[in-house]
Amino acid sequence: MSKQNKNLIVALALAGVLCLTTSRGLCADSPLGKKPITVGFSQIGAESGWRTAETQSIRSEATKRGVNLKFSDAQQKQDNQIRALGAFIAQRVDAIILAPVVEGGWEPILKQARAAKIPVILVDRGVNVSDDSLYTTLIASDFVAEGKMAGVWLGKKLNGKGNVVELQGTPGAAPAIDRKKGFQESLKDFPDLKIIKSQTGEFTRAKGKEVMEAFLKAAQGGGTKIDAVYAHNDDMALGAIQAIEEAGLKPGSDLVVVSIDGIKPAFEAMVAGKLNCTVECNPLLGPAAFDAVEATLAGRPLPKKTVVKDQIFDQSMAKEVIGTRQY
Ligand code: GYE
Repeated sequence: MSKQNKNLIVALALAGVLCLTTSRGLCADSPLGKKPITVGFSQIGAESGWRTAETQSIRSEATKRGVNLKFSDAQQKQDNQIRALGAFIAQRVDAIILAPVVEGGWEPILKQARAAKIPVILVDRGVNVSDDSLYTTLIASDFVAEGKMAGVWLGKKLNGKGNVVELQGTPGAAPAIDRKKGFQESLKDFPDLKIIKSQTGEFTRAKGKEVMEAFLKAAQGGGTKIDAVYAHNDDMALGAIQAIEEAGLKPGSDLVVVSIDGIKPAFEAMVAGKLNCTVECNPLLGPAAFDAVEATLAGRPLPKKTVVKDQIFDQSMAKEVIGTRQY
């Protein structure tokens, strides 16, 4: 055998061993042995600390498992996500992971993925489709429950009475719709706790600050006094905190601030006494997402939905747990 041929055989054998040892089974058969699978991930953008943590979790889990990951950042635009999915289908990826920016408008592209027999794993946000066989599984938190937890906490904190302004997430996004709904449901037990204003802050710090500035200006110009802020995510709450301080008020005491996500900067704000409470929403979805990819490619059945467990934290716990926060 020529030296060149020997080298080729050694290289092929090594590729097979590497694939077996790094991938926990995430390899497809090919004429040359095993080859790593390719997964397309359509991410919404980088609007919040939560989202950055989710991206990081999916990227690092792909690396850990030897998956060839095609990453696409949609910059908050559904059109970009639909285009990315179209490209993944054309490239014949083995599976798609989708974090959908809004709930509606997915049926045509999901039908294309199904026709191409490419499984679609939804992470973090759900979609609104008439036929749920259009996706394989959804891994997400219960956003209605998160909104309820925030509302119950605030109702107790304010002894059931007060004026709340709400900073909503991206219009049409599952967490914006459901966190609003859950909070509103909790108000049934607190009839004197009222949402006096509600506007989108698009899940960003900058927009959260801008909207809060306008709310405060109206209140300080003779409008209804604001007792509390309910923000659909921590980034908007952190922006609101800045606006409150710049208006000469104390966040955390003059105004109670409650939000959702549980990112590290929120814990820092709680330790500093500026944020009162956050409901954790776990973004570390990489391991569960690739477990689902692996299961479906192996033909194992999956539940239609896996609910990620959430927990509430307030200032009284912040100091103790801040050191253990992973994102
Ligand atoms: O709460 C927010 C993000 O979809 C659950 O999106 C996610 C939300 C998260 O931008 O910070």
